[in-house]
Amino acid sequence: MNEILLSLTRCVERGKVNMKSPYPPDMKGQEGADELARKALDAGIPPQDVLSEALIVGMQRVGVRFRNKEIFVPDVLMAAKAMGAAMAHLKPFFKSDALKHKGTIVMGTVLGDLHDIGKKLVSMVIEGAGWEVVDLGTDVSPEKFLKAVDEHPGCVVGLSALLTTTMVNMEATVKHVKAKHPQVKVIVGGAPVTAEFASKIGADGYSADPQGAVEFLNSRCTSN
Ligand code: B1M
Repeated sequence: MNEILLSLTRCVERGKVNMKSPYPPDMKGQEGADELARKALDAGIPPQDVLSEALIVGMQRVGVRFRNKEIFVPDVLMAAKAMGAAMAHLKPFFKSDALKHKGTIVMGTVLGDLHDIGKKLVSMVIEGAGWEVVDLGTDVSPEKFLKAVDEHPGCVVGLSALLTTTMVNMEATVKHVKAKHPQVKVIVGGAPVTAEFASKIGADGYSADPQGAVEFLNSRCTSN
């Protein structure tokens, strides 16, 4: 495995944002996720590899250590910050140069849920595939989703949830939007979400990853 990617994985896992960051103390003065992501891209490593072989691997490790109570919320926040610093370098590579948008997707993390890294990643890749993304952020109520659908006729809706406790709000959002706009297609995703759950709550699509979301949009939500 490439040395730069290994170090980048470690920076996400340890929450080392950039060289200036004093956290964690044992990595003071070392390069962080910010510098290493830039270095990886400058070395010609494909952005997709930087994402899947370093950033996502680092964050998965954070998840395991958090579950095992080896680290705590502030550590996870620093990891999220490090991941964000690295993602900023990847964003331009996922931008589409397609002149015409294929359509619009209103994206958000459902009510009660503050996790946004996965949603941002999915949004970035969808944008890169030629779709306009209206990102409503996190903790988005069913009413706010509906308002955005009213404002963007013909849009698709993308919902993300990371907590088992907020999956009910995913269902409430699908129902709220479909009650007024039954034709609007809704795709759902996020770690606890499954295809079975998606179909149970009346969503039109489910994806475990960004690429699946793009495939759903391109195959089910365009007229050409
Ligand atoms: Co939270 N957290 N967290 N957390 N956190 C999890 C989700 C957890 C599994 C950790 C654990 O216990 N191992 C656990 C949930 C347990 C459960 O519900 N069963 C948990 C918990 C408990 C909590 C708190 C309750 C902790 C507390 O306060 N005691 C709290 C809840 C706050 C709230 O939301 N109300 C909380 C808080 C936080 C932080 C704020 C510290 C931080 C979030 C920072 C941020 O997002 N800006 C955080 C983080 C970072 C995590 C973990 C470690 C990582 C999540 C992540 O970003 N993964 C997570 C453990 C884990 O998942 N390993 C955990 C990387 C990201 C790329 O993956 O989001 O799954 P993911 O997205 C993927 C796919 O799911 C998919 O594509 C993405 C890219 O591959 N996808 C879609 C996502 N959305 C999609 C939409 C689509 C299609 C695909 O179509 C529309």
